[in-house]
Amino acid sequence: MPAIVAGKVCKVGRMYSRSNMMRKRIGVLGVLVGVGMGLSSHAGVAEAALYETGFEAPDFTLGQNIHGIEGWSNTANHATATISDDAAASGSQALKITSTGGGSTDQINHDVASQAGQVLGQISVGMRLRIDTLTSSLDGRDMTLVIRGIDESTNTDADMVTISFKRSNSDTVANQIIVRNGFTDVSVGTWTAEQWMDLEISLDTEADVFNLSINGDMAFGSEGADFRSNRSMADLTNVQFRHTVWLTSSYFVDDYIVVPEPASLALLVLGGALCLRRNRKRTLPSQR
Ligand SMILES: [Ca+2]
Repeated sequence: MPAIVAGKVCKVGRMYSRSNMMRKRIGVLGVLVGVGMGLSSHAGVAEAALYETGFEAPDFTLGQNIHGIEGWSNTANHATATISDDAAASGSQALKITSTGGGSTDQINHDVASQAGQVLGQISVGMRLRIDTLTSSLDGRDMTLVIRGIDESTNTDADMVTISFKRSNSDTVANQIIVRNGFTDVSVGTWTAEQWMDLEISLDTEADVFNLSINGDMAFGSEGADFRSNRSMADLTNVQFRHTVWLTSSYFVDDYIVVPEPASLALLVLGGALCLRRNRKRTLPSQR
């Protein structure tokens, strides 16, 4: 039942512009959850975004390097991350990231924890992403959207979710979107140059599962997917955009948002599975 309901909500969601979508989703979901979806005990009260930006003025100015602004940092040797009006999903500006390639892995980082405080339990990270170019003379190159958190077994920062966008030229997996489910890479679709994608990653750091919505379509079924390397994770810490070595890229990020549960369509789909897994985990305290 949750998947069916989520499908209906997706149709409703598409009727709204992105700028209004998040808040209206929260309203729709509040009603749905309220009528008894049987989700976790956390469900029921919609909350405001923990962090949200459309990269517009006055918070961001045209041409600005985002390094050091609102938790954003650029530790890349070969990439720039600036506010641009070359393309925008909302308003007139977006974050434009370009990489000229080079012999190191570059990354643009958003320290979510510094902006949103402790981020626990069920969380949704949403954004619109538009890739114009990802090219390399070498196979296997990609830009990877990474969500990081605290690995409970080591109490250190680790990759929780990795979504890789493969290069666009002559690669056997060109233009594919590859997501790691536990220890397994799964192809969940393809990206098209110069088209905005609506991405929403819903996470549950108690059940240690996630799901990904691409333009409203869920990448995984009601069971969701396991965190990378089957890790048990606590707080969400960072969102990163990583470029493998020798990748030339140009892409845009807009309407970036971090929302606590249950303000996510994906969570509706996950709900049933999460309850089951949570109960299962309770019988295996050694896994916590
Ligand atoms: Ca914008």
